[in-house]
Amino acid sequence: DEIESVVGSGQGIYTGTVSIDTTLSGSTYQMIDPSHGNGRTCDMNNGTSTCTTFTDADNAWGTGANSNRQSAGVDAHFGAAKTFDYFKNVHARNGIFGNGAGVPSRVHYGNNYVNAFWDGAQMTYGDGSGNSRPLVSLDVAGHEMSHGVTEALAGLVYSGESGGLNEATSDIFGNMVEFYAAAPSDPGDYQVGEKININNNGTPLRYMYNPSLDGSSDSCWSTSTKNKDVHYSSGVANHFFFNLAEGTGATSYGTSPVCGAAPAVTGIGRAKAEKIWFRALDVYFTSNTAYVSTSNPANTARAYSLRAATDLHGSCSTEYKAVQAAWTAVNVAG
Ligand code: ASN
Ligand code: ZN
Repeated sequence: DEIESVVGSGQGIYTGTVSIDTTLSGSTYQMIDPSHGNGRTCDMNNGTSTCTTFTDADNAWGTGANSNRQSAGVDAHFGAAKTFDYFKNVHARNGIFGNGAGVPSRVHYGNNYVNAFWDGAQMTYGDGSGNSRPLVSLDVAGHEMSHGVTEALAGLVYSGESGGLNEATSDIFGNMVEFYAAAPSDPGDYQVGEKININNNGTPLRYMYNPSLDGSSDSCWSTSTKNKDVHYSSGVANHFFFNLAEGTGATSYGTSPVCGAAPAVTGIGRAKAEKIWFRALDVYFTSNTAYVSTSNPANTARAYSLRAATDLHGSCSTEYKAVQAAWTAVNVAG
């Protein structure tokens, strides 16, 4: 059969109506994306082993909205494509592995599974349970796929402070993907998982502008940060990134407090902040980069993000000074 690349229309749970890239094989459309490394989206059918690529007769996916099991596929497929575009167009990273290859997105994993994960080769998404919703929102898809990029570029060990930096990198780029995609029904916001009702009370999973609002994450570094779960120690770098991009105090996304008596920070904007973080990750971070390292004081996110800022803007620049101030404001001193 002849195989053609085509554009379908999709109705996601969170995306609203969007265009998605699909494949026509014979007379059947497949949720395989030739424009993004042939990343495919498949249905686990609430199991944990086999995944069946979504197919469709008319290339209009997920109509019937939430009642249609294709809908979660549309969100995941759209999220994978936007994340691919984000890394390629903003950071010149051609796919997770840098070779242009797409990866599978597996939806409807397990029963009442309230998580999503990257396993080294693919993304997997549960449907949630109770009143929580399928974990296929843009920021979650961007988060999981970014774990792949982090693994490929820096290999940040997933425990202690390097684990917090690993997690924060996924929250940072997941949110930058949300801004980049500019889906009308899911604009960027510096909250993680605000669409999926994971807490059953309408609150997001995490808040970058003041991470401690979730009751567990650190907004400010302390000597106990290294002992926290990586999804909580991430708060320090999430908060740093917010300060760098948007500044401290009242902003249009939320109010970011400074830690201790640190001076207020004026943000340099997302476009510069995301490039500084990516360059730090790409060129400088190692597997055990930390917030504070006694064994190797040079191996810190502060030092490396300052090197990235120097490379991009020079060491006398406003941007360099903003990186310093944004770390100081989360209690990571120079
Ligand atoms: N959803 C979680 C994450 O990506 C799964 C995990 O704990 N690794 O961080
Ligand atoms: Zn994660």
